[in-house]
Amino acid sequence: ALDILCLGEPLAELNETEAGRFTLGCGGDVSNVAIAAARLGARSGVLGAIGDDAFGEALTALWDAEGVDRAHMSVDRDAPTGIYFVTHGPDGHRFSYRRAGSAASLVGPDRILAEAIAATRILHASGISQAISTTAADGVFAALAKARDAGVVVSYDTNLRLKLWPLARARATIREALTLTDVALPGLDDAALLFGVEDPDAICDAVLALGPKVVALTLGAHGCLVATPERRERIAAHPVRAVDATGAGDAFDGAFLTSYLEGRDPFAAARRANVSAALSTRGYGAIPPLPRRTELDAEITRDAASG
Ligand code: KDG
Repeated sequence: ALDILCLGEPLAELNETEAGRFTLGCGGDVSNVAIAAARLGARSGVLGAIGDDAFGEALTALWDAEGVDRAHMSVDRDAPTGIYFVTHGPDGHRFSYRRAGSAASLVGPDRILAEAIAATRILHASGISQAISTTAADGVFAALAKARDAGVVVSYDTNLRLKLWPLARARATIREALTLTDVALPGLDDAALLFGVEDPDAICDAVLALGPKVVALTLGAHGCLVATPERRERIAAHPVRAVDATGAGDAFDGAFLTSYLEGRDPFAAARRANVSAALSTRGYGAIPPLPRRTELDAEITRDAASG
């Protein structure tokens, strides 16, 4: 059995780490979450599809090296692994996608097995998992329903990517998904667009009203606001010199979910997640800078010692 099963699209990453030079790596938000969690000691797995190509092989090698379960990752002969490019400018990073018709976009409800969903403690999916095609959107809804039936905790990151779908459809789909979610992991910019309010407390109210029991709203350089129906707490960001924020939200999610499963309350889980997210911005790419447990613990200890 797994702790966290992550449903969505793994991607090859081409990151412009030097002007005109692209470094091949791996990304895809939910795969990033699975790896972030595995590095912190959780038993995580990925559910979805990749192509029978060099990019799929790179992802497979990475999951194996990181100890991420891929029993539910299919390898398609007829559709490719999706790709994204990361470029960097004065306003931060920018993503460009080559993923239409990818293997993951063809994973619909018929490929979501109840046994796979029932054999994990948390099912994690995202707005990106649903944005890539209507088939995939339906596949996620089927998985969330099966998780509900099996008493599996549902975690959902809004991860709004307007290059992938129009806001009106994103709004309707993500709000519906949140009605099936236990742990909601929205980002401030996403949530402002999805709910039409900018105040973090008002956003938490809007998310809680849809049904989640926990909301961890990430506020970028301002840390996060964690809310349950009973209590809320603002947690300051962990100071860091950021190089590339690609995957910082995923580092947050992986650490939050791992800590939560270890029995911490959502506020304590978010404090660890904040530090994990900060550390994940210290190098290029979604994966290389993701902290391992010893590194995260050392940083938290250092932080506590420096007051
Ligand atoms: O959170 C980082 C992801 O956004 C990145 O790895 C690429 O999955 C990706 C996407 O669809 O943007």
